[in-house]
Amino acid sequence: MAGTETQQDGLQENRVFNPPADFTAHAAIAGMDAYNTLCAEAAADYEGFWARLARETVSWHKPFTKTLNESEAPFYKWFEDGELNVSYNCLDRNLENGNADKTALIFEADDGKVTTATYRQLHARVCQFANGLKSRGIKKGDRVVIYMPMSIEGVAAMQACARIGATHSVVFGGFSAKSLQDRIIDAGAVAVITADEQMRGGKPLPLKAIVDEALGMGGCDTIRDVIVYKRTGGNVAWTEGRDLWLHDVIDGQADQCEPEWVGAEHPLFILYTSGSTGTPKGVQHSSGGYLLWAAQTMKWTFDIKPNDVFWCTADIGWITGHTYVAYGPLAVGATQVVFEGIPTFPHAGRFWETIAKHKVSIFYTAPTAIRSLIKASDTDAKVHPKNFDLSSLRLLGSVGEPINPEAWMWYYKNVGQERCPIVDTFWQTETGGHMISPMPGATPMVPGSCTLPLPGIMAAIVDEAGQDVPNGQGGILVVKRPWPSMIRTIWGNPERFKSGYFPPELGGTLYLAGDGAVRNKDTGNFTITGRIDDVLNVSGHRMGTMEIESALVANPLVAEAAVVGKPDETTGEAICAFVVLKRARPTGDEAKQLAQELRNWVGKEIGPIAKPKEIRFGDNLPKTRSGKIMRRLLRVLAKDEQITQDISTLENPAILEQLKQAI
Ligand code: 6R9
Repeated sequence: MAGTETQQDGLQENRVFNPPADFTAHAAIAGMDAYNTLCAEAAADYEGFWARLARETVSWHKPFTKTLNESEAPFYKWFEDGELNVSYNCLDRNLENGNADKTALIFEADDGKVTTATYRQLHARVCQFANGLKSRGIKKGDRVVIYMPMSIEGVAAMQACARIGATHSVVFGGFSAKSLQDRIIDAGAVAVITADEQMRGGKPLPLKAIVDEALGMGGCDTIRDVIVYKRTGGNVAWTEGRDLWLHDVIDGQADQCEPEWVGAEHPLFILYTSGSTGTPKGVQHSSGGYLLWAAQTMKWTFDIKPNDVFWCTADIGWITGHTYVAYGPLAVGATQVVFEGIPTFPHAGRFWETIAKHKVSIFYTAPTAIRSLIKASDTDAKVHPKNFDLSSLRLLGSVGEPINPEAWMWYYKNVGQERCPIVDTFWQTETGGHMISPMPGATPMVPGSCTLPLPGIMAAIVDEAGQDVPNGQGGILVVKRPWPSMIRTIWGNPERFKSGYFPPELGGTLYLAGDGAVRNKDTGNFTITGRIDDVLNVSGHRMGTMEIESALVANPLVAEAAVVGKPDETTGEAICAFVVLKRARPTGDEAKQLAQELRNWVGKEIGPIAKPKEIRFGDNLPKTRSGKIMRRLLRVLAKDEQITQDISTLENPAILEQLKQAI
């Protein structure tokens, strides 16, 4: 392999891997000509292209006659007079087309126990669940918060909401009571569906107790019911009149439930994600356009075939778990693995063992997991993928953050055995589904590059005035035309949606992804260079620096805090916080102890994923004369590099020496 330096930035990467001929021979998009034909179709008749896909891919209760309504841009409407039900598309349609007895879900529990559900069984369970929700008075348009572990019930909860037209908001089980409370209040949810506990790495972790704590904090007055799935049987406190066991709500309900037909624009879900300002935003998605792209990308990016066993390792608490666990695979009648556990339990070969166990053919995970498993197999040869039978694999995927070329090569050689294409899929909570990715039977792959936009996705790179930049020159990643699965608004905050995603500086019509990117001079391939806003990406999880700063400042000991990212070999980026206390700057053991206290505090305020890896204390922060914190200097300090930038505007240069010192 060439020098690490050139591989790191991905820009000078010139290894190219063509899709294997036998893959292309059977691929949905077979070769670059087929890809180019689809792109040309979209360019020639944009609406016609999407209308064709929407008619072919989605089952409509009432067909749409209008494809795209741009009259209130950027509040775009797709297929607006069409009616459908997402759960009908994912379940009933499979009963009608011969998939009734096909396995829909293979649930692999933390302890390795396996439970499966066929499409017929899942349909019956979702119908009972939906009837149970209805029996509690939950109806179309209500918001339901789902705080569940990875489970068949978690997927069924989402599908049941979709079936009755309730808008779900899944909150990742790793978020704290405070984060949960914020989301319940913002969404105005009428019910929370949760579990007693979740299992992670052999240990039970509370869920119901955190719901109790969140509701106990006040303000969640819209909540009527807390519905609890018994996962472990662990002890839980009970509030009579509010808390209900899931089995009591759904057992005995009819296993048929007429779907609630909704308009294509009906909000299927809200999913909170971090932005550059303090509070997370509720990204609102549609029903019709979202489902279309969830299913279409299963066909194009994952080349899904009837005999595939698909496994996306993402939790349902993230967008990847929405589109590629709860909806996409079911919409195309696939068999998929739903995994409760973690990649390192009971050993770091768990992923490979599970692939062999269930004969997984398409495997989709995050670079951070790959990097940690590379490390693990370097120290413990037993967990190296070569010890497991991975012959069932035919396609690999990556998502969540840039994949560094070394990790790509390792994945390609050791997991895919140089036989499986890798789809490095760039997309976001806001985009609903894949945006830029190789088509596995067509696109020549380049390690570290997400290559080319999917057909119909008008991605481009512009400068700060919104003008196109030539290939080879870095800039701001935008999308020039609306697409069906895009975010519709920020729940309760249309202004923030408009100004944040369609900023006037760029002309007001370009969708701003928030990432920097560059296109290769010769191939036009995109490489994502990272966020251009104050959003960090830690292990593929989006974290707002302001959000973490607000959490730190909420601690009574803290006067001021600034958070920056620092490159991390395993997690991509790590959180580094610079903190000024209200008391004298601590040193030695006191500093160590306070840093730990603050880390736990952030864990409580937001969730363990937001705990800073490093905390440094100063008497002050580096500021300009006008009082602005100079974050670019903090970024250099966090990396333990020498400051070579101009610091003439810095008011208090002496502070830099202090902040150089890690605890
Ligand atoms: C799906 C998801 C979105 C942010 C995005 C970007 C980063 C995701 C990537 C990638 C480079 C990829 N990102 N996939 N960067 N290459 N293949 O992760 O959604 O949690 O909203 O994060 O993640 O920075 O803007 P979300």
